[in-house]
Amino acid sequence: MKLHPAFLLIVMAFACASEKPQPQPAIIPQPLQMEATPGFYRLNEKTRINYDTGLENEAGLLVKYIAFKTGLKLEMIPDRNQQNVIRLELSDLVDTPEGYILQVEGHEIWIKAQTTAGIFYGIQSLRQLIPFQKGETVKIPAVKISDEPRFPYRGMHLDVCRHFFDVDFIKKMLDAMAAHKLNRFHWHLTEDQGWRIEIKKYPELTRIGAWRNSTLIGHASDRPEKFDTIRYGGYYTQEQIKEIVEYAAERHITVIPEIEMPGHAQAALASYPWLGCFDQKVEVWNKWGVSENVYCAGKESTFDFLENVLSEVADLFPGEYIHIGGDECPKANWEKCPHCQSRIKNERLENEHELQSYFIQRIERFLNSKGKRIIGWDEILEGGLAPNATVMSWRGEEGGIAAARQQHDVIMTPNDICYFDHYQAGPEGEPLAIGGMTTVEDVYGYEPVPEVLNQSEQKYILGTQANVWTEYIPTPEHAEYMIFPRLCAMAEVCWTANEKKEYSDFMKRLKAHETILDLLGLNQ
Ligand code: TNX
Repeated sequence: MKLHPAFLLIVMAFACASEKPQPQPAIIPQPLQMEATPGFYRLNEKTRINYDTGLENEAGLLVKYIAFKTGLKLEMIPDRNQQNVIRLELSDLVDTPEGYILQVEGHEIWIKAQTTAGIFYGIQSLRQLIPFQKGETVKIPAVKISDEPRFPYRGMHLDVCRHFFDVDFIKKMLDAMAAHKLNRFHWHLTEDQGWRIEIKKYPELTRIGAWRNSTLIGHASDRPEKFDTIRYGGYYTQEQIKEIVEYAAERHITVIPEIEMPGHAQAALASYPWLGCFDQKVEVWNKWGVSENVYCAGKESTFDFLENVLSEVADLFPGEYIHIGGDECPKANWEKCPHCQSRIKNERLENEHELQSYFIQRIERFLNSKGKRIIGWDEILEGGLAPNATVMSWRGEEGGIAAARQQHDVIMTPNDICYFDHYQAGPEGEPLAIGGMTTVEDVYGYEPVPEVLNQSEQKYILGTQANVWTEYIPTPEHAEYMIFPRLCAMAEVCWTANEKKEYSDFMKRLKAHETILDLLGLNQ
């Protein structure tokens, strides 16, 4: 029998298709194990989301994600005996707290995890597999994924003080973080240039401290200095804070508030001059840099104030951590202040560095008594580390290394890599930035665990985060431009196992991923 050549071609094409390895779906961050298999799941209006008790929130979000991408409005059903479903199942089969297994098969899709967080991350991967396509049937390529994060702490920081960002923007960033499996939002809420959180006991903090009368124009190094005359500011009410904390929790993100002390406090001093060493009258600062107007470390009233503030903060944020800053605190006033000097004498401290350490340790004791732990920038190592403090290493990795050797938890955020206020290209053709140059490739190549640490020290490195300082980032669009796609690279540093990381492969996936960023409305 003679076969028609066209028929032969078809047979050959089929044979090739079944032998040829399936193209790997582009997921960011890259999962631990992924195997593309032949075939598709056909999503249609009859597909149901079937979920275990306790997964209503995750199922609800999945319904929204699918509706957004495909226009299909799927029903959620708790009953297990259903066909044509996406099943969300809590299962001991997965033995890591944030891990998950996701399987897309011809007749169903299922996600299994030990925790609601694991299910959520499975959903985020699935979400990236679903094409952006309106229609009655949407094909999802079959795949088996088994995944878990490398680090438990995967973060992004945002400074809302130098420039203020409203609730909608914060929610947008939380959504973008969740899509990249990041789980810690470090919210920098107080600064020299603005106090941004309502504190009921101290209304002047937001009546006065949240507003400045002018702002530096251009770069801080430009001479002569120039200023605008625009009143600028804003703050979050406690109701808004609760709304954000809840929104974040639904997306498995813990919010870590930062209340800066003893430095970066000029807005607080502008509100209540008795917080400073000499009761000096100051304005909310209109420059960038490090102000000398810091909290007085001698007067008891400073500690009463901070304890009252932190009590309200502790009640608003259910997470275990409160960040207390601790960075860049000039000691010039303390050297001249009679209160600070008698504190040094009475507490038998060596010098102003030990006074700073006294300050932080005292605040730590207070917060520990409230069931909270502190994080501080690496300056908190100077003069002696508070006993239970976690160190955020920013002036390189040295602080983090020293802290890990003292058996303290560490979050690595060395400024040459993790600071997204640096240029990402150019600088020609780029908007004004603080300086430096940190490309996507630099971020991608970051290894947060220093080789100089031995294995038992290495386990103190909890993870890393991007820091978004906003002196030179006045608008949401500009912030997004600085954050993306560098945050995608950071997500892969945080999540993906080292052996699965490859820059050229990441860049290929990033091309496809750009559509997702566009869909999220992010300016890259
Ligand atoms: C240093 S990082 C600071 C911030 C600035 C930032 C600018 C840190 C603990 N302090 O106050 O905004 O550099 O890159």
